[in-house]
Amino acid sequence: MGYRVAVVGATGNVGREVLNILAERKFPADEVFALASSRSIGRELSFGDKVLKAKDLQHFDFSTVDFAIMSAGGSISKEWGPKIAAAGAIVIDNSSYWRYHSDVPLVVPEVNGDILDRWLADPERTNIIANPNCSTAQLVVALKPLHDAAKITRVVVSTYQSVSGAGKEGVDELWNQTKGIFVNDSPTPGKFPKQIAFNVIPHIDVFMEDGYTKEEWKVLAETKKMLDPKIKVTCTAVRVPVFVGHAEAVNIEFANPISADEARDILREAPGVSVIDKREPGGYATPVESVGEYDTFVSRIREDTTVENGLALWVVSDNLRKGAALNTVQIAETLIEKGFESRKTA
Ligand code: 11C
Repeated sequence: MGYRVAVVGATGNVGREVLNILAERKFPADEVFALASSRSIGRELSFGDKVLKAKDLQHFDFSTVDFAIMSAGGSISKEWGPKIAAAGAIVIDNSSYWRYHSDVPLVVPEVNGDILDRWLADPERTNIIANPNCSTAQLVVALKPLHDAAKITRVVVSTYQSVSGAGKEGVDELWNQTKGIFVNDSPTPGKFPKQIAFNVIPHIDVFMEDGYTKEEWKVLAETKKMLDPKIKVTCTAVRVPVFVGHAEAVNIEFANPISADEARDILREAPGVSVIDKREPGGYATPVESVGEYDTFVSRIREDTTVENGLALWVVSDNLRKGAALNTVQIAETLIEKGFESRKTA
């Protein structure tokens, strides 16, 4: 007997990708419901070779589903997460709203999927699981096997984040500004505070009191929550004129020695990682090649001799997939592997 899955925010960039991934991976679903706000009711959405019509979130009966995968923004997750969870469905939430709550697990299956055994067995569980920010998800997939091997003490990461991280408006803004520049139109900033076409912007999300941005803070807080609270992390998050795919330049310090060759061998065996690391022109991954892929690509693996035990890496992933939609579906798959049964059979 299969599962019943509701995709909340199904008309957005990430919601549509969740539908694609459920179909591609042949998720064992008997039924998938596409839910959206009242203004999108009836909108047609592809689900494999089928078409789903968006239904109204407000009037949906969540007591009939096993999983609700939410990608409709923080305020919808805040309001609807507890209601859906109380109706007995497991909420897998893509927004940042629940991530930092101590009773909500923040999960990347390759990194800390093992915590879901205890969570499933806990009769007091909140029924809400959080999905990390896209820039953190790909980072921790690359860091975890290296941390296991040589104990990471400090990470310095600079991100190069695509405009799809800012939703459809971000994608449209890059497209329109790029076209406009060829006909001498002055670019009008909208979603982004400065011109994004042919430019880079060292600012994602709001500024915090200490001068870091919220995006940078998320990378710190989420890496500590999922990987190890003792690791020191600092980040500079930058928006770049790329449609899909986030890249990161990462410098890592370890407690124990680890060579570039050892790291390459470890990463080659690591789940969710593809190593593309030829020391020649083009022998590395770029965001364009990551689009539509499941894996996080690690390239440019080399020793950082400015510290005692240091490595430098280049990490690239499809931010709409591993950074969002794919990871939510993998969380549901992990729960099923760990014995979570459909309510129809449980
Ligand atoms: C961006 N990383 O690229 C953001 C998007 O906390 O889930 C995802 C925000 C989040 O703008």
